[in-house]
Amino acid sequence: MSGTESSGGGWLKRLAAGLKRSSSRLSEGVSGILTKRRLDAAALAELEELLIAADLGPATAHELAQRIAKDRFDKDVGEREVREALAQEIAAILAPAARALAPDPARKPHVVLVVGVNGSGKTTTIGKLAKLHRDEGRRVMLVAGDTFRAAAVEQLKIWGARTGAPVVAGAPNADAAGLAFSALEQARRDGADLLLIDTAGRLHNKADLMAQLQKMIRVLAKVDASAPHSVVLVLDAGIGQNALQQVEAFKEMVNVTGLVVTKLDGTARGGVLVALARRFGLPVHAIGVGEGADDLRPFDATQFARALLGLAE
Ligand SMILES: Nc1nc2c(ncn2[C@@H]2O[C@H](COP(=O)(O)OP(=O)(O)O)[C@@H](O)[C@H]2O)c(=O)[nH]1
Ligand SMILES: [Mg+2]
Repeated sequence: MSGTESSGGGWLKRLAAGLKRSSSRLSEGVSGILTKRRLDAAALAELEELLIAADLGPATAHELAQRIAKDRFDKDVGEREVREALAQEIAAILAPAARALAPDPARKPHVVLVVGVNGSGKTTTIGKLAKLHRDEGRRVMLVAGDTFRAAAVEQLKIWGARTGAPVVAGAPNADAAGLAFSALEQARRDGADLLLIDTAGRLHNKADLMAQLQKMIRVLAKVDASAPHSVVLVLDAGIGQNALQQVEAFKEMVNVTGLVVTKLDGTARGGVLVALARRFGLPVHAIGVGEGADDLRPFDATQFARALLGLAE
């Protein structure tokens, strides 16, 4: 499925609006640097600083500034030209990461374990993914694996009702691994295409969380040796460069196969996606730009890069 097919004009507007804080910072920054000035060494240094401040990471910022300088150094260049060039370079960095979560039709179901710290947007992302895949005609089942927070179970049930996806939930404080096990058995019986499993974002400590996630994975493999087929880490864009450490921390616990970046609408730190794509080479399956069911879409490199530079209209 192409990016344009999956994203009508409505989504482009949402994306542009969602990235407004990030794009304003970058556009205004670029204008400020280039107004009545050549692209000299000082301007380039400022451009690099601007990109660092926008959370693209120092290595990417340096590389981008160098690329922009090529053929343009000491020349009069317009701010629009520089934004266009930046968008192109950024799209090229992001392109390999733009891979949607594509359920394997041979799996009945394709099992997705959704992990991430509390508040990163796991439960909401599961709800939005349920909507996306239900709209594509898949049978989706949800598992309320964050059994420590009663509110999380309720929240998932609301998403289930909204999207027409059955929700498997246990008693409060039920064993999450046992729940995942019986949910996978049920999903198989029911012929579900996609099983989305919510998890706790925090237990007493990191070792407990790791033990819990690893137990869920072991137990799922007892039902289907190849499960889970995806382990998706949900990151809140608002934490900026700390997202890189969160990926490292979760990679130590589980085999993260892809990322979803949420809350791009609430932050000026959307550039962190570029740093993430470059550092880890993990797929970025989708991005979230709001709390509604339609505020998550597969990640499209060019769309995102242009929106980030305020060029999405
Ligand atoms: N603005 C905005 N809010 C979001 C987004 N994704 C999640 N949220 C909100 O962030 C809060 C935490 O999300 P939740 O899914 O409960 O996180 P969890 O603890 O990881 O399950 C909730 O209030 C969500 O509505 C997003 O893309 N944009
Ligand atoms: Mg939750």
